Amino acid sequence: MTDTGGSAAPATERAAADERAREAADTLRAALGVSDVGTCVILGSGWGPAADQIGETKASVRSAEIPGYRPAAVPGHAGELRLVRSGPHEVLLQMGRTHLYEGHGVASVVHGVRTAAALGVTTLILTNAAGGINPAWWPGTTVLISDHINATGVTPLTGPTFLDMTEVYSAPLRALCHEVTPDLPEGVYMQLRGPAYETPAEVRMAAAVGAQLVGMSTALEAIAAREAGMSVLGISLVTNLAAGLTGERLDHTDVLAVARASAERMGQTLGRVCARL
Ligand code: 8IG
Repeated sequence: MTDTGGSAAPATERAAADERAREAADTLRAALGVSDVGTCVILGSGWGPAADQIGETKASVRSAEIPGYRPAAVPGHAGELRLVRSGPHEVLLQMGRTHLYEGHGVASVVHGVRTAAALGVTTLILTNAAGGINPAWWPGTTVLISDHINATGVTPLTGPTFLDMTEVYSAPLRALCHEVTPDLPEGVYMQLRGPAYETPAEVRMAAAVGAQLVGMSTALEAIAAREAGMSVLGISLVTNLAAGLTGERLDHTDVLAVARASAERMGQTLGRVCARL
């Protein structure tokens, strides 16, 4: 028996997802007044205030008006797409994302990435807020993602797509980040499904298998981006030490407060990187 996920065959579903991404790209071209865009930044929880530092806003549209985008489910996610000018070129900012824990499936999670690919994007910058496992990373630390562990149990790929994953997060893009912002640490990011934060035992498991960051996004999007041939940069804002590493409990409002306090610095790094692409 073929596993069809309870609906259309996988190949049919994938064709429909690609068609939705093309429709979204066409709608964005009209709404933002662009033809193709080379760079896209997806801004995660709390990264919204960094957007203004990246460049001057040329146009913006609510993501609810774009085919396939779901309304923002999380406080701190704006649900807006912006075209900004950075140095000599234009950058698409996607403010907010769909998470796997919302339950709409992995195709919804990577729709923004596939839309970016359909718009001609060749460099994708994925940002997120994450729990830090390295105790030296106090809340507010930004960390470059060097590699990931996809612990969600799902993938955006279907069929025999044997994608090479030896360098998902571009070494040249990381080198550029180190040039514009010295002393950025790097770490391995583990994506878990959520929405519960980890137990202390799960954090010990993540550490034991080589993760230094835990979060609920990014890895699935990076896989879809690599499938589409894009170069990927990933940056985490550590907003909390992962569960069990301090005596504290985890609270989403603390996450947003840390992000607000760090937004200017994060925006400067993003702006300098985008201007040099
Ligand atoms: I912000 O500690 C943020 N997102 N899984 N664990 C997971 N996701 C997170 C965490 C965390 N902090």
